[in-house]
Amino acid sequence: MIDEILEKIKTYKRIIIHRHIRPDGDCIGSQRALKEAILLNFPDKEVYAVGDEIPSFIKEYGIIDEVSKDMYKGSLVIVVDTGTRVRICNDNYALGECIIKIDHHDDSEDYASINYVDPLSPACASILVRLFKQWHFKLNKDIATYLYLAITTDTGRFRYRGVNEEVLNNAGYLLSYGVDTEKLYTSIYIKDDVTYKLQGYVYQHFKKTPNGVAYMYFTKKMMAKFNVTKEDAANLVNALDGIRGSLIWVVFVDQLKKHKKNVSSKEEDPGCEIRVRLRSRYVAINEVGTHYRGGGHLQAAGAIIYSKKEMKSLLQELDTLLKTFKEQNPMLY
Ligand SMILES: [Mn+2]
Repeated sequence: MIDEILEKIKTYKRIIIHRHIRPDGDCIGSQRALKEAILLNFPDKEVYAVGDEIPSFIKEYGIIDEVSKDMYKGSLVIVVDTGTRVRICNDNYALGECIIKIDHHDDSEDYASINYVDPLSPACASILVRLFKQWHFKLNKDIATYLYLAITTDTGRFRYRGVNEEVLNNAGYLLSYGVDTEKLYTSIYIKDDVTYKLQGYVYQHFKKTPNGVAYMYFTKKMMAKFNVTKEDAANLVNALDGIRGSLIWVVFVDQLKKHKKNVSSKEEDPGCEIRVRLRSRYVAINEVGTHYRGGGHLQAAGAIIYSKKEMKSLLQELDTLLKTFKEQNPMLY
């Protein structure tokens, strides 16, 4: 299948790369690296990266190309880091003549003609390094930096389960191109002081369900008071990652969208939208995400809810899950 993907890249003159909605570091880095690597190795190709807004912490590494619908005719589309159809940013991907998917999600669905999926890889970018090595692609410092950024962010700086020999070998291979890790970490990990003030608030005020699911709800009011963006707040999910007994942790973030008039239920009103970020150690939580318009990885997933009632039932499900897990694995927490 790896050779088949290269054959397609060689065959098509125009290649359009898609990513997922609400892009993260792996997504942005993989997409940009694939674009630049194809251009470096096949300079006569036209390669585009499609998607909407890029979060500020990785803005300088991402790119948004303008691509009209007509341009998809006779083109190759490659979708990176995107498990399911609904997560693909921009429906135009379906207009491509041939569609390839390169991904590492657990709840993956086959939406392409070639689906190269490795759920054991902790970052999509590590799969790309595997492909680039096998294809004997030339790389350069910039491409290596995009890939290193992607692997670093999706593995929590090489900390999450799934980091294996291949990933560390790939990371080492990328460093051989001269990636400036100090510069990279400065741009992706330095936070404004307001975010730390809010983080302090989180430590003072996070809540726990009876069996230990730690959670925090970032309301519109709270974010305004601390003067942080919803992305800053969402990223604080990691602040709850080291609490003994809390093997599952969650943040809820008001999405600050405009209310729509005349809607019959809250679910249709974007003004009520609350983003959920679910994280865990040992316990698989992606299944619960799928019950609330989401999904993702076994231990890192997302969801969307529209009311306090849904928040309550989601927490209830997680609490039950954690209770069962603790009963079956008393040694693990
Ligand atoms: Mn990823």
